[in-house]
Amino acid sequence: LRRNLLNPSALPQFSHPSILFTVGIPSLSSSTMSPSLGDMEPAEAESVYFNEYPPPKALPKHEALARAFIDLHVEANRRVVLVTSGGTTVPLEAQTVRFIDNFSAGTRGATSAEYFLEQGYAVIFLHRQYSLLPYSRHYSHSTNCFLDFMDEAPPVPGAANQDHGSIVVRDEYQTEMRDVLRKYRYAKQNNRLLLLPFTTVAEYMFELRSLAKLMRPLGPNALFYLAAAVSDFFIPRSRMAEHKIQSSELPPEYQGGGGGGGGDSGADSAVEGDDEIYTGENEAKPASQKKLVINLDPVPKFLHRLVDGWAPDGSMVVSFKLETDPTLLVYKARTALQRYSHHLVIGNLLSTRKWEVVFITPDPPHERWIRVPKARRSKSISGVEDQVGLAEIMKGDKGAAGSESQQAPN
Ligand code: 9Z3
Repeated sequence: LRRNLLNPSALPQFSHPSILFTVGIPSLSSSTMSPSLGDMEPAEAESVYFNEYPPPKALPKHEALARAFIDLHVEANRRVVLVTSGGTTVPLEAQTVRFIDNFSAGTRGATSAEYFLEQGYAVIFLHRQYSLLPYSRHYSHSTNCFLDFMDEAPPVPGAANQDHGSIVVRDEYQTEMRDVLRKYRYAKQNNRLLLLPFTTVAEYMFELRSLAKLMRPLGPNALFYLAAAVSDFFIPRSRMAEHKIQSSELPPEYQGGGGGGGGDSGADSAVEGDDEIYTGENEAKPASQKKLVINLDPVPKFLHRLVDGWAPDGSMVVSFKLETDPTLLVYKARTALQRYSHHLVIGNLLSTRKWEVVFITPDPPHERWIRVPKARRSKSISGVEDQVGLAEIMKGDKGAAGSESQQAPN
């Protein structure tokens, strides 16, 4: 055991491992580490976290784009919203083959961005790469492939090439697509929409921090609308395996390359031989039945730093809270609002997120449910589901969703 802790490459290598997360439970190796980020003050956790990673390669380019975008809208005295959208990943290896993902297709973020644009906002759309985007979301991804909206028109009589006609949008989609196209063109031509992608939780953190600071000249014209599904746990860079974690035993001459898990220090490996924690359970088992144990640290509470440090004075911060257990949702959303003292937490359950959300506010009524009536839950012509979006915030007490109540869902 001791030998394994000091030399991660000597850890048993397993075939077909089941991945077991020991979230929040200090293992033998983590107890030898520096204190967890979760135990630090937010400002200290921030500096430790950001010092551990090199900034994402794209950050300087994104900052330059954002600076120019923000300057333009400061000049025009226009409101700017930073919409975050999609899920962040947590890589298990520095040269990443495997990663843990957070659920989010990007529907909430992309839909809300469209509503913000319609309301005259300029939108910085910080999104998970390849997740849904404003406007194109109507015609992308597998459920509504853009090719299904196209047809080939008959050749024009007398045209030189009689082998084929032009590609056109099918009749039944013309009206809706024209409408989407016009809005998309308007946003593009008037510089109202800036698309910035991220993949990992570290990239997300760096981008969020930089963008919030760059938005300072906007003051109260800045809004933060945090719909991205952000990982709560991660593997610190210092404990991350450099190479692909191996699943079968390597001959001795190939061991020692760091592929079995563990960063520079070795003793602080995030990936451990199962027998360190499950001694006894594994001892009699063949290698093929052993497990891979991954030890994750809490991600620092970035919302604290956003509200208290990064964001401009007078700006508004809206966060989302995602739960699966209905009995926890309101409690967790209220706790988040109290903890971070921002303006609004929008709570939603994974299973009903498209039809109902709860607004938790510091002022009365404190809790307000907004629901899309059953009749409106049908799909639109392009197959994109309607959902509770920004319209509800914009339209105030009446609620554009058409139905609301103060009670929790049954
Ligand atoms: C949300 O709750 C979003 O509404 C969804 C949207 C991810 C459910 P889709 O993209 O789904 O439409 O498929 N986002 C969760 C935001 C989040 O992770 N919040 C953190 C938390 O819950 C705090 S900011 O702890």
